[in-house]
Amino acid sequence: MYQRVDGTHYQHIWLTGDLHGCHALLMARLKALKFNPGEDLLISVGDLIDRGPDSLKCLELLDKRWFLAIRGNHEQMAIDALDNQQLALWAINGGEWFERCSESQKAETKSRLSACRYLPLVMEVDTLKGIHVIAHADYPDNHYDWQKTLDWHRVLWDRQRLSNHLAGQHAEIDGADHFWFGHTPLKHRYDAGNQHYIDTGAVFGGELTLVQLQ
Ligand SMILES: [Mn+2]
Repeated sequence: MYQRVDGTHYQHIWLTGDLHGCHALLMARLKALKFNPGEDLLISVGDLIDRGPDSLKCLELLDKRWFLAIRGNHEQMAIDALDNQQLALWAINGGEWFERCSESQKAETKSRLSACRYLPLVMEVDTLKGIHVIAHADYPDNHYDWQKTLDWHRVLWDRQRLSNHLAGQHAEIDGADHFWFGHTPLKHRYDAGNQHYIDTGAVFGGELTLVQLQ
């Protein structure tokens, strides 16, 4: 469930908000940022797929040595839908693109989504300037520990902590320097202490937020 990244292996490390199939937009942003695939790393906060123009191309990023991702609730929904042969719930939540795929694209999608079972739910990135923890929706605990058992459903789905923040009720998480989340589309990125929410709704016409961790 956890993956640890040693930042010293990379020159620059970037984190991207929810992609939801916005592959061309990501590529344009990386070009503008002078991202160097030979030396830099890009990490996704999850939700590579659904709703947007090119989910399969976003899944194909997982083959790149310069790209890492944690699992989002959309990857989990797709995995569950294919496991249970029940595509309807996934389809109404942005997964309808799968039905429009050709047979060969469906086969490729299935095998790539199957590989998403091995994506971590929590990623720790150790840099010289601090420890970053990335999870899709929440780290549902007030203290971070490597390999701590969590309510994994809440890691993928829970919006309570963000709702509390927006209502002025701020709860700290200690045990790492920064915590990064996606999942809830916001007009602008939201920061509360060491907690950062970076889904700015690229697939709905908002910005694609990229953050430099190193
Ligand atoms: Mn999500």
